[in-house]
Amino acid sequence: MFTRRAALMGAAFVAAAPFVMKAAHAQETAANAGAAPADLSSLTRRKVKLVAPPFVHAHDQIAPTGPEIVEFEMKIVEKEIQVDEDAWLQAFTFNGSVPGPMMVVHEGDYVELTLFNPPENMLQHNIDFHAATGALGGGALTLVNPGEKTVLRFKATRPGVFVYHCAPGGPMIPWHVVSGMSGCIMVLPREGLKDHLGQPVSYDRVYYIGENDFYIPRGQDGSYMRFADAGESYSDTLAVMNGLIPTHVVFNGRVGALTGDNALTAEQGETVLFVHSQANRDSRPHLIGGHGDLVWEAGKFNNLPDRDLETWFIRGGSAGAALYTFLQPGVYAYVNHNLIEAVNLGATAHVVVGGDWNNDLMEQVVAPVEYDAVHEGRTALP
Ligand SMILES: [Cu+2]
Repeated sequence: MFTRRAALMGAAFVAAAPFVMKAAHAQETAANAGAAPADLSSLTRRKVKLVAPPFVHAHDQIAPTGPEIVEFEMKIVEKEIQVDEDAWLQAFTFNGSVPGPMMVVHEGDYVELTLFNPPENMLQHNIDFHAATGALGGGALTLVNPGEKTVLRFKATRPGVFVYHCAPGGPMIPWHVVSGMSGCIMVLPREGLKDHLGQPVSYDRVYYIGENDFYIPRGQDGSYMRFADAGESYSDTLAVMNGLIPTHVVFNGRVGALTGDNALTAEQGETVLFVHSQANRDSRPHLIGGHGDLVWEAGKFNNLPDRDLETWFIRGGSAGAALYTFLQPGVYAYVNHNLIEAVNLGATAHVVVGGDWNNDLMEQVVAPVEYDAVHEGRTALP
C-alpha cells in the first residue's frame, strides 16, 4: 500500500536521505563503541511530568540531595497550529506545544528522556540537546520513526539554560526547527543561582519564553496558504525559508500567546526569571518599563551575570536568562526589540504586575494638557 507516509519517507524527501543515513551510521558507531553501560544503580530516580510553556514544572532551586537520575517523557506531536488569525502551520512539536516544555535539573544530575514518536506521525524525528556531550547532542542516538520510542540518558555537566531541538538530518533540520521543534533545559548549579558577587539569588517565578520564526507561504491571492499535511507544505515553505524573511516572529507559538488573557503575571516585589530561547535566529529581548537586573545573556551560569541591562542578545541556537524584581505595578511589554518583529510580526508578551504605584520611581507631574503656545515653551529650545 502506498500511503501518504510512504510518500513522505520516500520520493518526496530523497534530498534528505543521505543525511538521514549519516545519522543512522553515527548511531551505529556510537552504540557499538563497546563501552560498558554506566553503573548508576546507587543513584535515586525521580520522575518529572513536564508542563506546557510559559510555565515550568515545580523544582527546587537548590538541590536537596546529591545527583540523581531525572526521568522525563516527551511525545512528538505533528499537528496543525494556528499562528495568527489568518495563518496556520503544519507544526512539529515536542509534547504538543511550541516551544517544547522546559526541563529543570541540577548540575551533575542525569537527564533520562523517553521520546515517543507515535504511529500516527508521518516523519522521523530526534532530539539534539545543546546541554549534552557527544553523538550530535544525542541526535545520533534518538532518531525515531513513527511508532518507535527511544530512551536517552545524558549527564548534565554544565550549568545554564540550553536549547534542545529536532535535527533529523539535512534539510529536515531547519524545516523541523522552524516548524516548532525546539525547547529548553535549565541546568541549575546545585547550590542555586549566584549574583555578580557570588551571593545566592533566587526567583519567585520562572517563565519560559520560546521565540519562533515562521515562514508561511502566500497563495496567488496574497492570503496565507493552508495545507492538508506537512508533506504538502514542504516545497512552498522551503521557498519562503530560503528567502530568510520570516512571515511571523512569535513567542510561544502564535501571535498573542502571551498577551491579553494569556499575559504573564507577577506581583510587585517578586523576582521573576525569564528564560528565552531561539533555536534558529537571533533575538534581543527587552522588558519595556523594566530591566534585566542580572542577565546571563549567553545563558551559562558559570559566567558572571551582567547587571542592569536594557536589552540582551539571544544568539540563534541558544537560550538566555534574565532575573528582574518588579518594583512598579502595571502592564509591562516583553518584546523582541526589533520592533518590527515585536509589533508587526508578533514577538510581544505582556507581564501584568499587581501592587501599589511608587511615585518616587515615577510620577506624572502634569497630565497631558493643552498649553498656551504664545507664552509657554519659549525656553525649551537653546
Ligand atoms: Cu523533527
